[in-house]
Amino acid sequence: MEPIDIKTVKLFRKAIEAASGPIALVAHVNADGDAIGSVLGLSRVLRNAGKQTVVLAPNHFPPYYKWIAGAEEILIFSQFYREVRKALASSGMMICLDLNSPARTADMKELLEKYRKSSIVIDHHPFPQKFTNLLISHPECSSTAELVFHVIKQMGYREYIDMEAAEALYCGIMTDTGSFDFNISDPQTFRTVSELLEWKIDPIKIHEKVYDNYSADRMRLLGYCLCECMNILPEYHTAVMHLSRDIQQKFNFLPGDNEGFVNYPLSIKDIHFSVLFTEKDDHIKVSFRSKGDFPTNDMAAKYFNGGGHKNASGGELKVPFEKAIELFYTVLPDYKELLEATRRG
Ligand SMILES: [Mn+2]
Repeated sequence: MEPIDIKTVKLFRKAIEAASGPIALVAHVNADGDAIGSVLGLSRVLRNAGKQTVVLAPNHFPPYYKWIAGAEEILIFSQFYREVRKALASSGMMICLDLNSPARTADMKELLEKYRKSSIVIDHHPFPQKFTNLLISHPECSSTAELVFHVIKQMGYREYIDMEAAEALYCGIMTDTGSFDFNISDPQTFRTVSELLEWKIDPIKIHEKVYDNYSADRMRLLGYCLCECMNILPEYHTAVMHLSRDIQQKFNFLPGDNEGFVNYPLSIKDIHFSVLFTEKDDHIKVSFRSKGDFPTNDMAAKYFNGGGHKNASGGELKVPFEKAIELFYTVLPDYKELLEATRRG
């Protein structure tokens, strides 16, 4: 990992200490383990340092992150928008984690854009937008949680980390690396993990809580999806999966049930690029994953109103389900050469 700018870290610490009012920590829409682990881990550390905090998320997050300390206190904008509005208005500082543009908070976007007190983004997605006073952006870092850990240490707040904070940060690193399957070429990541274990956290238990906690319906849906809804395009080294509302209903779909589906086709030999289309109430969600050097975020940004990392990105369209899939098949040939030249990581 590149060194973190010391000046920025010093200014961040100063801002925290000068904040008049609770410090608001904000996660992105459809928060994942890294977003939840980062906001709750840092919030816990700040509380241990004697600060007041409030944790905000645009919408509900999957139930298998509810065991993380502080999860029950997260204020959900889609449900409690007045409270979230008030919390931001009375806060003394805003910390945005695992997101780098207001749009990543969906309907909270305006609140972030209008925020006038001191603010910071700590994040690892490429192409950060400037909307806060301070920015700590490290796209080369495995996860925001890992970055947060280094920032905490550089601030001189290491002593405020406890087991619960270490668990939250570990969860962020574990989920954003697919359980240490990708984004793990930097030895620093393993040093971070080994250091987190010093707080006596139980990695086996954490893994179980996140990954061995699905419903039977979700497992059957996955089986159905792989069997009936996966199209393999060998000439493009690509797999396309689609999950329509009809199929979701058949398996009593709950939010988060399709989490991780898009990763499965990448374990097929010679498949470098995997795509999942999920039909939502009012839009189509598109998820991209790749192995090696194929940049999924290029297609996500160009055609699907999205973006993200090279190997993991996504977007959404407000068109009929079939149209979204059709668009993908139309633009895929433009990437044929790139897909053929792709070396797996
Ligand atoms: Mn992340």
